[in-house]
Amino acid sequence: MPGETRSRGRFITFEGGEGAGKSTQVERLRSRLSQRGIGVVATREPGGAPRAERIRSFLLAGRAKALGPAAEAILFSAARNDHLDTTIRPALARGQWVLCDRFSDSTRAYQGALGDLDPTFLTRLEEVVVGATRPDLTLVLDLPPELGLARADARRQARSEATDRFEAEDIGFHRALRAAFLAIAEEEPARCVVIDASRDADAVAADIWSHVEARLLGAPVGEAGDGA
Ligand code: T5A
Repeated sequence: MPGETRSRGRFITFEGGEGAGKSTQVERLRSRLSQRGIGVVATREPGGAPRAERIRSFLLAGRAKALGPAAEAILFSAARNDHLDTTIRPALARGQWVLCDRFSDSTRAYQGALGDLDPTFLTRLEEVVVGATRPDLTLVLDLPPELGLARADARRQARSEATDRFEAEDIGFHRALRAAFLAIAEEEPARCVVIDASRDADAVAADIWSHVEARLLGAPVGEAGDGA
């Protein structure tokens, strides 16, 4: 409609270690926001767009592992660049809310925990790819890695699936990951909330909803957050 000004939607990311319950909670929040009449796009990384999904298959099969963590970080970022252009920015511009299962904090935590990467390298990569499209809210689902890996294991066995590239890393890696996500949350309290994900899914969903209500539904949609 000529002259119409649309408000940007909200951008919420879900982060945490393996089996933390991110996909489960993305779906819970998608359903609850939809019931409020809010248009929602639920998506994931790596992936969330056709070209990015091809990069996902390559990465999670471990085919980039031999190239080292810097190359893996670049490939995750290439997938993110496509995902942002194809899915996230258009949805936000339409006024929809975007719920994303993992985003740039996963690159900081996973690729940061894997190797001796210069933190400046990861920061610059993120600046170039993400630009101004930063999440309005990041929910860090925190739990002991042993519990998350056990959940992921049980599901994989039920589906007869193979262990993927990062699940196969040792427990020391998964502990370092947890510490990395908690450090990000501590550094950026205005954006991040740590959620105790060791509780049952209903309790986790209720906690997430209380933060979404307080931080994003308190003000009329369109009056908070920067441009996409
Ligand atoms: N990666 C990703 C990087 O290294 N760098 C990057 O930049 C990015 C973006 C992605 C992999 O890529 C890495 C990280 C990952 O290793 P993925 O398959 O998308 O691979 O893996 P995850 O994101 O880890 O997804 P998971 O499916 O393993 O975990 P979720 O989504 O956290 O958990 P969810 O909801 O699927 O639940 C797992 C199981 O637990 C149950 C569920 O029913 C399910 O069976 N469950 C609960 N059980 C008890 N209590 C609860 N509260 C539960 N919540 C869920």
